[in-house]
Amino acid sequence: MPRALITGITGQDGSYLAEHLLAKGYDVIGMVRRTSHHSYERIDHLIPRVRIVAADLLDQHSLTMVLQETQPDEIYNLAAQSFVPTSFTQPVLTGEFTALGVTRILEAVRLVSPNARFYQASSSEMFGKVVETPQSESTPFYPRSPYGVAKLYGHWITVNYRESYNLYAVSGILFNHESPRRGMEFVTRKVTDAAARIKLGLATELRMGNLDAKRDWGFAGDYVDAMWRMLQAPSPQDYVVGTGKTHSVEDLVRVAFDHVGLDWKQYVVSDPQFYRPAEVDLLIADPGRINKALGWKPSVSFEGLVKMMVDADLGRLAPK
Ligand code: NAP
Ligand code: F7E
Repeated sequence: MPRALITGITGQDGSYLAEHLLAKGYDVIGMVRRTSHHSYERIDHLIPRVRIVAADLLDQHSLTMVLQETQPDEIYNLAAQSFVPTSFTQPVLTGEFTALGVTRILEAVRLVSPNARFYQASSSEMFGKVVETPQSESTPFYPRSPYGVAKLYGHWITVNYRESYNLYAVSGILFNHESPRRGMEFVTRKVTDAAARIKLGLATELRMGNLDAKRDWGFAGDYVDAMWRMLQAPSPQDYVVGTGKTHSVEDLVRVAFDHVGLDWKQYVVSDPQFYRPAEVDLLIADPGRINKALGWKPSVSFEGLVKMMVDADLGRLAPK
């Protein structure tokens, strides 16, 4: 039975990846950081099928000990401070988690598990102010936030450890992926939750930032399969993962409100607090490499994704 360690198992992707690997017969170990309360809402249904171990991206020794004790065949480094606006207000902490945290875990891999396969969660935010459209593995990077800069460090240190120490270490450059388990502050979930609340009479307005930004949005369940495929390839390579289609935030709002039979213009209010100091205007993936080399393609359309999320929020919020 292959054994996988997932950092960030309590996050959106960690929960889907754990399900995916359990279904494939893996022994799944999830790394969590110590908090004063349990935040297992996304993985409660997987306990006790996954083993939970405690460590922190800020603490080198804890990472080394986790690898020593668990001896995984595959390591998926999904843990990070992943919210772009927080990276502007907490840039140093974001760098510690999202950038240096990758070096800490790679150092542990190099010393303890040099034969394990390592996946790094890189991001389309590294393309930022894009210099080419669509964006592929050869597109130059131009990050636009402390988060994007930190992810770029994590990306290059992964390349560097692969080249310096011959580790099987790869980066998936994933475009935005969403689900009913997406954190509430990200734009898709904020919008689908608000559409459901307004429909049910639980809210009266939705305060938003830039409606013109465009993203390549896919379903998180499809993207964790791409992660797994990358670690099964005969040789380590980095891949862009996205749908190849782009939509504006306004499109997102329209599809969500249409789905509950409401006119979005009557409820959406512009609020300066949700605009960013620097914006990423347009992202659209060229997923040609992963499609050809690993046979990966997305299974959920943009409209299907938004409707899935609105329906899940309606189901959660409706009086029982
Ligand atoms: P998420 O829901 O924000 O989950 C982040 C995870 O990291 C949580 O489990 C969190 O634990 C953990 N974490 C944060 N700081 C930590 C620390 N110091 N030590 C240990 N664990 C820590 O993120 P996601 O959407 O699942 O994304 C997974 C990864 O992919 C992230 O690295 C993200 O930056 C990257 N990514 C995401 C997307 C996307 O569209 N979702 C696209 C490209 C790349 P707590 O539960 O304790 O907070
Ligand atoms: O914003 C605009 C906002 O916060 C998307 C993370 O998973 O994907 C995610 O980063 C867009 C931006 O995601 C609001 O200005 C308008 O243009 O959902 P988001 P993100 O910043 O693209 C990448 C790939 C990651 O790696 C990250 O970890 O929506 N927007 N109004 C808004 N965004 C938010 N959050 N809230 C608003 O009210």
